[in-house]
Amino acid sequence: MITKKLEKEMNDQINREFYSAYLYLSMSAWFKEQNFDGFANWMNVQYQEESFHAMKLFEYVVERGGKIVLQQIDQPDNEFESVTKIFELTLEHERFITGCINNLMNVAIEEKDHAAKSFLQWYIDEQVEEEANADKLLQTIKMVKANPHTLYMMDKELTTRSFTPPAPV
Ligand code: OFO
Repeated sequence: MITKKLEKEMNDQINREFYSAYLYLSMSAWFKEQNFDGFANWMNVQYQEESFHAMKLFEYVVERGGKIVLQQIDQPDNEFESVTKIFELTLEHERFITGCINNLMNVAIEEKDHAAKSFLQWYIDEQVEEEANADKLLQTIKMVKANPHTLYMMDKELTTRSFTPPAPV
């Protein structure tokens, strides 16, 4: 059985994961408008990953006998300055999410909930990858942005990314 405190924190995190999904879908739409189909695809995969993160938490709360309380999802921005700005925002957002996940883990430790600690470790590891992916793309974009042809090639490359749900552990 999950404690009330952890149940509340997990419900809040479900909302943040759905907001992340919404934010990346909005970025995907903006890229589509700019005819950057590869970046749009990359963001669409982010959207699917974040929805998966939300649902993984959802299933866990249910499995532990907790109550799901879905909350209103904030409206994300729908206008962006540039490709570089989008990836700066993405990295900033992922760093914020890492802080939230660390906080969730702190609550699981305080509540001495070993099952929750084990479950949340997946998110801790995932955030290392999420930040690294966003940072790598941001650094590459900063490097090539003066060269539209290279940015175009990068966009082409990103059309191949696809979402594969992680195998259950
Ligand atoms: Fe992009 O991160 Fe979810 O958890």
